Amino acid sequence: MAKKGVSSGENLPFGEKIVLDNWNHKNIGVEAYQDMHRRTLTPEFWEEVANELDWFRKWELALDDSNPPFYRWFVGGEINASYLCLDRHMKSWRKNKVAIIWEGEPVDGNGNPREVRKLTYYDLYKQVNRLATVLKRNFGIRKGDKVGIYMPMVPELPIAMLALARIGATFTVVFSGFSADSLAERMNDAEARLLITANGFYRRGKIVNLKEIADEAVEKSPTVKNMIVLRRLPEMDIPMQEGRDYWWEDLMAGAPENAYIEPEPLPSEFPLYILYTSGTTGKPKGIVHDTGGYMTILHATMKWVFDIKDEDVFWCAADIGWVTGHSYIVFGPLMEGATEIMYEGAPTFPEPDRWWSMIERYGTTVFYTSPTAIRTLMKFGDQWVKRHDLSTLRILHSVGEPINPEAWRWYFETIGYGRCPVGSTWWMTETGGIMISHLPGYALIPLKPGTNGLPLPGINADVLTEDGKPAAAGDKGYLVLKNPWPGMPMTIHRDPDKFVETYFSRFKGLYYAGDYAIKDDDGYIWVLGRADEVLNVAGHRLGTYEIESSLVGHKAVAEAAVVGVPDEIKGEVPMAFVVLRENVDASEDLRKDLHQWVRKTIGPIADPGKIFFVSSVPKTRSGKIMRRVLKAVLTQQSLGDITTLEDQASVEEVKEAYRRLKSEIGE
Ligand code: 6R9
Repeated sequence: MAKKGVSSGENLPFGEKIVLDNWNHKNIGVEAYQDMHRRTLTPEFWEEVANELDWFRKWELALDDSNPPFYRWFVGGEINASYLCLDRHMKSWRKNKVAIIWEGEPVDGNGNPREVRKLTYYDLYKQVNRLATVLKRNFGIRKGDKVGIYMPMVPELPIAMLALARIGATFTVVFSGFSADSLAERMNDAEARLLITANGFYRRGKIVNLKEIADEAVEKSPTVKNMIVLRRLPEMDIPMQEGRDYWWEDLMAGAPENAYIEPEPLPSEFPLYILYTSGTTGKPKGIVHDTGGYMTILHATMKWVFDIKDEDVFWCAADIGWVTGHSYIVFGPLMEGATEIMYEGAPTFPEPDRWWSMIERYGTTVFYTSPTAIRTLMKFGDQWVKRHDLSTLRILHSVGEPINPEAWRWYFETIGYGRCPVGSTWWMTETGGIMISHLPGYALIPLKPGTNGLPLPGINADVLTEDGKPAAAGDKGYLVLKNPWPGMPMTIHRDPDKFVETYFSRFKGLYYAGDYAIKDDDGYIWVLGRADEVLNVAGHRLGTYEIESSLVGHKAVAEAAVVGVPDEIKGEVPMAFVVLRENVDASEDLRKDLHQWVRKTIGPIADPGKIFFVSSVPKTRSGKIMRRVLKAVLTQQSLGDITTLEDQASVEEVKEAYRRLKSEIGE
């Protein structure tokens, strides 16, 4: 059974080393790697990587660091992400290579998929050009415009992203599990002119009516003038607002088969997309990524981490709504000309072996998923795995949260038959691409169950103490990136001050990740979890404050405090303490209503595991909620040593709050 989420760093297998003897050519010791690594921490090193991309115009300056922390990579260079993913392949034999093998969720009576689509690079190229034509001609979308995308996992989602990148419109993709309010908030912040969506999709055997949610959001998003709606479900009728909403299929029928739109030569630092992510405040932050630097980190990591080859069948089983999908479903693999798998639905539908059957069906070679998914599937037992031949797999990685050693071992032994490199790639929405990892395509270092591995070439990661000194090996500290890197965030959309404050002020001039980590004797980094008030629920980032704001927005609620507690499957789940307004009585109906409310205002992923009604929440004298006390109560831990309390509450007060709360919620 999975142990509860790694958080303290105790009992981690720092000393355990697994050397794979089937990987001889690249199997090197840690020291040899460190030696090579030391020589890569320069902009010149990154220039060599960027040189492997096709530029319309070469850069004049590799790194403009004249206005830190607003770094600019490959200044003067001109590039286009859609060109890199498509046009480049039109000139080679890859033109008719399968780019995407897509499966819809529904199955027939024998458990076989009802819908499989295989799209070649040429198919994608034609669709992207037609859609770009529609965007330009029918909607007047131009370079610099902002467009929202709210779509399920269908090939038209990457097609939309590539069409927008082609004309230099900056897109913002919103995860299809987010609510109307969350969608509207993002559309408003991004000032999107247009929203591309679908009528619905399948998830866990049910139909989700996406257009209904999009309609509600657009009512509250005055900048959005039009919607393009993909008819993902041919049978499903939905109201279309005349003059505002258009069917994708009708528009595409109006564009010629051989439509061609010149890929816009964009400055390297042109914003490719904005992706919203949770922080410590109620409002999600719009992380802005450039084009040239971002494509460079993806090219590097596709080679080093995934060792991508033409023969590979690559599968990143994430959702494109998150950064993992942006980087390793859309831009990374397509730029490399890979064949990849894309799946619409849930990993356990109709049975817990859906993924294993897909790995067998398509001969998947490189697989990338989250610890939550691994733990969920592990729980169903090995019999589901044993039904399938997974011998084509050669590299496995995970992402999104720490992987506990037990889940790592299961992934390594049961899925990888004990012969595939298995890594846990550390990175963030902000970093654009993988930063700390095993890198079997570059050099294979010994594996250790649960570690993230070593910083990639060109990446200067370290673990610091509270006062900014390098932490001793084995000591918990804060993860930082000490040098700028291609793919780094440009800013927070419309909030540059917040950008500086959030990432570059905790340790002056260094990028602060907000994660706790330990560096072991070999220099391997083990990220333990967030050091700030950000939760990681099933690999998704959620701010405690975001959920609190949602709850306080309900008419019955006076105050709310949310903390994360360790969970066997999801890593962490939010728990909410709610103080009701005067004259409101606590009831089961109200509790249900509050759960519904959070689902509606943020999305199902934010729904608290439990909501406790309390008469007050413990606070410091300066009015800050003492989440530590709440957490101690829920995890049944004593308050322990609270002498280092940095807030102004007295020790006695904290203890009293702890006792009172414990008796009140009776846990
Ligand atoms: C790519 C992605 C970022 C946060 C990050 C950290 C956690 C991601 C991890 C990991 C331990 C790993 N995280 N990968 N923790 N080991 N391999 O997940 O981006 O959604 O922005 O989350 O996720 O806490 O700070 P994002």
